Amino acid sequence: GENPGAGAAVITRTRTQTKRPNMYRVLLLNDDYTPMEFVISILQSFFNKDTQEATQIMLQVHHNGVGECGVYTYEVAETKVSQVMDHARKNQHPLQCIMEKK
Ligand code: TYC
Repeated sequence: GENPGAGAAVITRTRTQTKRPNMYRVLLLNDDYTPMEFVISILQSFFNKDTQEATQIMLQVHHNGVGECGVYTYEVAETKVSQVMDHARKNQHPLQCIMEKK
């Protein structure tokens, strides 16, 4: 009988770290109740923004409904979202933080 695998060569290529990870945007959503100062403090504490950049991002969210806090790998983005949501919930603010694939 015929053996379809017989004589077939298998070539395995080895590449040196060319695959980039998927990246995720972390976004803040606007609401009518969360104080502006609280949002600024979140951007400073969890996203390492200075006062000026944090204020700009907060105002962008306030006016446009959504704004970008940063771009991270999946695990880091997930951790940021959890930290922000926990902090907002503890302080009884309705602030929403989400992630989306870039
Ligand atoms: N809109 C809020 C206010 O007027 C401020 C705010 C900004 C809330 C950004 C959430 O992600 C947010 N107090």
